[in-house]
Amino acid sequence: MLSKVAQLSQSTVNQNELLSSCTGTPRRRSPSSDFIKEAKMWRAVANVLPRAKVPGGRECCLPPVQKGRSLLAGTTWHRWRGTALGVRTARLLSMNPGIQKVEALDAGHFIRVEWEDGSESRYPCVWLRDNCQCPRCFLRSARARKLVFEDLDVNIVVKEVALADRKKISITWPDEHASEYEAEWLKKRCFSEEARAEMQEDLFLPERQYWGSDLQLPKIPFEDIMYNDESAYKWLCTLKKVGIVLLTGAATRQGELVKLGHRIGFLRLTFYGPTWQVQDKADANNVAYTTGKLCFHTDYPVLQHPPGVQFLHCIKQTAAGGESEVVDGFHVSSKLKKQNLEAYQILSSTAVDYTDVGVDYCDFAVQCKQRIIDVDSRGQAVRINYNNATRDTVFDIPAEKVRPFYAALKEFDDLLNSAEHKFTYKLKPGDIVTFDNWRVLHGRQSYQSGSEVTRHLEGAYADWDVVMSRLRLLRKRVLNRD
Ligand code: OGA
Ligand code: NM2
Ligand code: ZN
Ligand code: ZN
Repeated sequence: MLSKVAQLSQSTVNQNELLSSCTGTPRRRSPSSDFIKEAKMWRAVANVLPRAKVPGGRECCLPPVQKGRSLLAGTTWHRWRGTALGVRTARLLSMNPGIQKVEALDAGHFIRVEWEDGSESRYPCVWLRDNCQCPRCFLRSARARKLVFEDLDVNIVVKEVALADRKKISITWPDEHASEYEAEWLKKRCFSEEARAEMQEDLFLPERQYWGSDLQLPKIPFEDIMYNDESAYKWLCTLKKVGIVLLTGAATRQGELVKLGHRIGFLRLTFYGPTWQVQDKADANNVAYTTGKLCFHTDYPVLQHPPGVQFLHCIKQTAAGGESEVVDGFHVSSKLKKQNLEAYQILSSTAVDYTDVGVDYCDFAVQCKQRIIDVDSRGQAVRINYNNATRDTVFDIPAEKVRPFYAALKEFDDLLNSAEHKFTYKLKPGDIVTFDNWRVLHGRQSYQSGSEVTRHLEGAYADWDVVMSRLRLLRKRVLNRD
C-alpha cells in the first residue's frame, strides 16, 4: 500500500483532500461563502509558485520579494527569508553527493566515507547496524525501527564494506546480515559538529530575533494563513523566530480559533475549556475574567507543561483602556543575566509553587512547581513561567532565601516593565494575536466595568509540538522538499 503522502502526491484532487482533512478547511459554511472559500482553497492548491534560484543552486518555490507588498509588510521578512525558509540548510539537505571511497577503520568499529568533493564522514558501526534500513530491521510504513535493542551487539564490527555504486554503500555483518545505506541518507546523518548543527537547525529552527519597544509587529491576514500554505508557513516561521504574529481580518464572532486549531492540527484543552472567553464575569474564577489590569505574565505556569502557543481573538474591544502589552522574555532574561548573574541564577534555580483551584470546564485543584526562568544546559532561557496571580502563598524554600528571591524577581519584573523592552498596542475586533507563551509575557491595561460586556476576547492554546509539526509539513510542501 502506498503511504498517505505518496498517495496524496498523485493528484491534485488528493492534495485537496489533504488540505481539507488536515489543515482546517471549514466544513459547514453558508452557500455563498462556501463557494468563495472553495475557490480560494482550489487556488491555494493549484498555486504554482514561481521558481527562484537560491544560493547553492537549489530551486525553491518562493515568489520574489515584491517591492511595496511583502506579506509581512514592515517586518523583517526579507531578513529571515534567507535562513528560516530553508535556504541555508537546503545546502546540506539538497546536496546529492557521490561517494569516492569507503573503508573500515579502527578494527571494524568505524566506517569512513570519502565524498566526491574530498570531504569525509565517519560512522560508528554500532550506529550503522542499529539503523539498518532493511525490511527486517525497519518498518517503512511507520518509518520506525523494528530492530529490538536486545538484538543489537553494541560491540559489533563490520565484516565487509563495499561501494555498491557512487550512491550507495553495502555492509555485511559477522552474522551475514546485509545492510545498504544511501549516500544522501548518510550525508544528512554525518557526525561532524557542523553537519549535526545544520541538521538540528533544520529540525528545530532555534534562531531567535530579540526585540523590545521597537518591535514591528508582524501582521498577516487571517484568510491568507487559512487558505495559502506559503502564508501559513511564513506565519509559523515568524511565530517561532520572533515569538509573536498578528493575524488580521478574522470574523468578529466566536469560533475562529477552532478553525485556526484545525489549520494547525488541534488545540490544547485545559481546565478553562477548549477555547475560553476573556470578559468581565461575576465571581471570576481567574483575574483575567475581570476588568482589572493584568501585569506581565505567561499563561498557565501552574501546569507541568504550560501551553507553548497562545491565541487571543478580539471579538469586541472597549473604547477606553484594555490595551495590550507584550515583552520578549528571552531578551529580557539575557539582559538580566548580564546585569545581575546572581538574580538570574536565583530565578533559574528556585522552584516556585503555583496554585489554581476552581471550577470551569470541570472542577480543578492544580498545584505545580516551576522555575521563573527555565534554562537549557548552556544556561540560555528556554521557557518563562511567571504569573504573579497564580503564584502560591505556599512557598517551599528556607526563610532566609525568601528576600533574596523577591529581590531577584523585582529586578526581572522591573526589566520586563521598562519602556525599552515593552511594546504596547490595542487589539481591534477581528484581530487574532498569536504568540509564544513560553517566551512572550503579555498583559493588558484595565478598563471600565459596566452593566454590559464592552470587551470580549476568545482565547485558546496549542502545544509547540503540534505547531512545529505543522510548520515542518508546510515547509516540505512549500519548498517542494522530499
Ligand atoms: C488572559 C490574558 C489578555 C487581555 O486572559 O490570560 O492575558 O487582553 N488576557 O485580556
Ligand atoms: N485563562 C485565561 O495562568 C493563568 O491563570 C492564565 C488562563 C483563564 C485561561 C489565565
Ligand atoms: Zn537489517
Ligand atoms: Zn494571559
